[in-house]
Amino acid sequence: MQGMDRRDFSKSLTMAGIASAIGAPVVFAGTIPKNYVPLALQDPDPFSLFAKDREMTVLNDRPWNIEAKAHLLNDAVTPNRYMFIRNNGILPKQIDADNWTLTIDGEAVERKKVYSLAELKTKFPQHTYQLTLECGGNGRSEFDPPAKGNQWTVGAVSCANWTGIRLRDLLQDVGIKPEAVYIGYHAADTHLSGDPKKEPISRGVPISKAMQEETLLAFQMNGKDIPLAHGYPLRLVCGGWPASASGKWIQRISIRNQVHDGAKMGGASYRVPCESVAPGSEVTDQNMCIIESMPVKSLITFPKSGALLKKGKSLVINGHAWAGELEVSQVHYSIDFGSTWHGCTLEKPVNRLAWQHFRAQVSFPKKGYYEIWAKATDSAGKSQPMVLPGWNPKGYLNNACHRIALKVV
Ligand SMILES: Nc1nc2c(c(=O)[nH]1)N[C@H]1C(S)=C(S)[C@@H](COP(=O)(O)O)O[C@H]1N2
Ligand SMILES: [Mo]
Repeated sequence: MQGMDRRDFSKSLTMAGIASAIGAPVVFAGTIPKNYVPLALQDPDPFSLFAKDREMTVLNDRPWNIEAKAHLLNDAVTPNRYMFIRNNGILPKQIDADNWTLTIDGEAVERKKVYSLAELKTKFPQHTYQLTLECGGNGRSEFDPPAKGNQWTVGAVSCANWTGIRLRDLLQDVGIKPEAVYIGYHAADTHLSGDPKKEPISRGVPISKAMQEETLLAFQMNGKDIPLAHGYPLRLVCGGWPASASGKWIQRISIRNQVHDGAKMGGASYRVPCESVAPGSEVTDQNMCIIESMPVKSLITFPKSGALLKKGKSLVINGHAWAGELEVSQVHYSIDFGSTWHGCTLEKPVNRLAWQHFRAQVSFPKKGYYEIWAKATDSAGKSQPMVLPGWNPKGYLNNACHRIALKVV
């Protein structure tokens, strides 16, 4: 990841330095314009920097925010190249995994402790779960009045295999006092302002979520070290909750005797009006509630929107559905703008908090333009709304039905 430092680094280079950095003599070195950075030393593009597919959409480069498109998420288990990146600050520059430590502290810890990464990996049993992580702001681009922030469309969701230890085992090792109510994470990324006293984000979850068997402190993603952008060498994974609860680059976890009050826990951050309000309303602080389990949602990942189909052929559509802490019980599709709905085949999740796969064979009566809409229903009987759900100041929790366009020719 030296790539990220190349811009600063090349400024201070002499000609001899440039040649040694490139690994070859620069034949026409004498005619390089002043302050020109040779291409070989320029910042790599984000796709090569983070090993992302070139069809991914870059929403912001400071901090880096990159999302997938629906059809890129067709895999049952999301590979790194299609996994969205959501950063609130600047990625940690140098990671020394050999000397990485995790501190557990806070008002409600029995015995404050510092663990090395090696200790975490050897002292506690390891578990692997497939866990759905969706940014609370996924779908924000549809809100009206618009909400500030990254204009996520549908691609800020992933479901990878995460391997690590249960946070529960660690909390039991240090001991939790009866007054414990929340955990809060602290990480190694830095604030955009450069102020070392400010954290870009420091969120957490109630003790009950921290104690769930699927809540992991992970060191592997899809069977390999976690990629740097996704939290190497240690990240929290709290599946089914807004992914902001899943802290990356974790250095410290505090066991709190109150709701954690770190950066982006208060105000309008990852909070929505407790009761629905008219679009554009002012909402007082006491009437804002922290987002917990994410709402039911689905995504058609095949075919790609805009597909052409030969008349007389039927089409098998497929995708994923997820419902926060709950299971998805049904998925339906419509080809007539929601006036009639038909059932899809729906698989069980491979484990709790993993997304589920659906498919359906669809036939079209004649040539022309169609839309396919998908609608999932959770185990409590709640379905996705067909259009934008309740407005909130920051544009969270848009779980409206996903729609793709298609022509039969
Ligand atoms: N340390 C740290 N953890 C973080 C963030 C961050 O900016 N810094 N962003 C959070 C948010 S808002 C989301 S949606 C997820 C995104 O995870 P990903 O980039 O691995 O997809 O990470 C969460 N964990
Ligand atoms: Mo997020």
